Amino acid sequence: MSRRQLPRWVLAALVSAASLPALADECKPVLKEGWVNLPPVPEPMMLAGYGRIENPCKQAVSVASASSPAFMHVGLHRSEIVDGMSRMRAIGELPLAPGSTATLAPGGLHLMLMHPSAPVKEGDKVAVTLKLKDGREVAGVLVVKQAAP
Ligand SMILES: [Cu+2]
Repeated sequence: MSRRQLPRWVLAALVSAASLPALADECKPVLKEGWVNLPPVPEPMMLAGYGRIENPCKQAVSVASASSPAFMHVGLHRSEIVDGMSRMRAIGELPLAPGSTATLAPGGLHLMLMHPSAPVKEGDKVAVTLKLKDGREVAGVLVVKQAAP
């Protein structure tokens, strides 16, 4: 009898424990067609990021926060019309049902990019990281575009 052979149940436990993180990591939301609206003002301190966050997975996920090495702070915001005035507020999280897409667009959901570490120019590619509530991260890119006049 070999002592190096592990009982079958130990092996099964090891295999399933090892594959759990891999399975959880298998499917992630994706950020598509990300862009940053560059307003026609010199060196803006706040810019809005847009795009589509798709959740192709069978599990619901929630975006808890976002960050970018190019900005001091990135917030999840939603613009709304309140009493005829456009206001925006920070949202705590952005839930994504299985198979759903959140559209970030002018007048609605956006990533609020605050205090750029360097001036932002048209054509720049801004790296962003979406942090999910389950601890995983989604990397994305926002292309800087000049606002339409
Ligand atoms: Cu905002």
